[in-house]
Amino acid sequence: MILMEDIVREGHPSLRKVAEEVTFPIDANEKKLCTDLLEYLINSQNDDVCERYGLRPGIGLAAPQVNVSKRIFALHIEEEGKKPLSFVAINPKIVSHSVEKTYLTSGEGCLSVDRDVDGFVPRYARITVKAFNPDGIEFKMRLKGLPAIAFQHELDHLNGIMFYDHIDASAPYKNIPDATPFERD
Ligand code: SB7
Ligand code: NI
Repeated sequence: MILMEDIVREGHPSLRKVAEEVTFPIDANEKKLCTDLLEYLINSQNDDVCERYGLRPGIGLAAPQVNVSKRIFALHIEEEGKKPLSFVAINPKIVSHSVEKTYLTSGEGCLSVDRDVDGFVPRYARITVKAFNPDGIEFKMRLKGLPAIAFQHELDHLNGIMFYDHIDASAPYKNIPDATPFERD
């Protein structure tokens, strides 16, 4: 299983690389990576498992964060009153997006960043995405709210971009034009 010690932190070169496209069929190592990424997220959202293994909760995890420079990430998001969203995305793409933006009012964090970074991170409010699952089947979906924000955070990891790259350093809480704030409960 993936533990915090397996997650690379700020300053590690993997976090700044453009990750490689994956070719299908994926091999056994890649298959295991997919399972492990999603398993980490599920474990990290269980208080007992979290405490037992010293995990930091996360809703997404990208392969470069475990030092594998490939275009793979997992999302596992359970929001009250919404149906859970849980998938592995390989070679993911945003095919279209809204003009409207959004940002988490509480800001973003990252399992690869051991400090709080204040500020609004502008994201598209709605995105239509395409990706392949571990079986090589392409899927397409529309995302908004927290899933849309998290997908963009993870896709950034595959391109060597950190969430704070998007924060205006001189005015971290500056108004973001065309944005509707998103409040996380
Ligand atoms: C806040 C947190 C995340 C995404 C969007 C907003 C995920 C944090 C965990 N990760 O570091 C995943 O890359
Ligand atoms: Ni992150």
